[in-house]
Amino acid sequence: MVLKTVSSETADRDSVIEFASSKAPEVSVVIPCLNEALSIASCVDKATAAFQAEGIRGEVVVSDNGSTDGSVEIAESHGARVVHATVKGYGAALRNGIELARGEFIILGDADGSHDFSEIGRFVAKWREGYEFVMGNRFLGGIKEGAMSWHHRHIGTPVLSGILNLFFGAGVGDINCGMRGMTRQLAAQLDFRTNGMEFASESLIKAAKSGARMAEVPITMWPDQRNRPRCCGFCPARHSPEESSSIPTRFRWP
Ligand SMILES: Nc1nc2c(ncn2[C@@H]2O[C@H](COP(=O)(O)OP(=O)(O)OP(=O)(O)O)[C@@H](O)[C@H]2O)c(=O)[nH]1
Ligand SMILES: [Mg+2]
Repeated sequence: MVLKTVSSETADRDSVIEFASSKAPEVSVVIPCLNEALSIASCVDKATAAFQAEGIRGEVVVSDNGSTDGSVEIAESHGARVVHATVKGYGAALRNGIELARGEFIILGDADGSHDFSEIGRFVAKWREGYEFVMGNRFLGGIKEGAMSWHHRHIGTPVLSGILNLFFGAGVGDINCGMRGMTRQLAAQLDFRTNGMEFASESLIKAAKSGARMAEVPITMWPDQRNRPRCCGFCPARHSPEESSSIPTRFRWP
């Protein structure tokens, strides 16, 4: 009889654990990836550690874009769910990852080591306060030496941020920051269409125009961990035809 009680308690506990782990994640971290073998492991590890530290039921989705350097295997071995984007481009990779994410709140961030996924709790906190679109702000959080060129830091991003705020009332200080969060519901409603870097502007402009509740949080920008030269912005290996033919919207001004 005692044994039976113990085993039924164990069974109950097991089924609770099973239920908890089978529950959909509340947060998805979506990381677009194209040949980032040097940095993808630490991105996944930092996001996972942040989930644990902050009590977030989360998943890491790496949206790979045809990597040939082992990024996929590395991401999987660190516990990420890897999904495969068939269309080339930063926006295409993100749209694919967003579509396949299961969390109610989705946080986007780069795989090259420039974003610090241990900071995702700040985004989640704003979402829990009721915000639907949360932008990272590198100027508020800190830009490490060598992470951003002088002209992007002092001219490009501030000027573009001013223009976008003027026309669309976005009310954010760093429009090109790739680390940002949005509810899955809002993302579906905004129906993103772009495949290239212009996704950064498209998503922000559409969110602002939709009247979504928007907030920003400070984030740190680190120099990327790549051992290849910075991309020119137009090479066909990394950029979609739309990007290359759309010069005004091409830049995300890293
Ligand atoms: N450019 C590009 N990036 C992709 C693609 N697919 C996934 N990504 C990822 O998107 C993120 C941002 O791309 P980056 O090339 O770093 O863009 P950036 O930061 O504006 O430019 P950099 O100064 O070269 O770092 C990285 O994590 C890439 O691995 C793609 O097809 N093209
Ligand atoms: Mg980068």
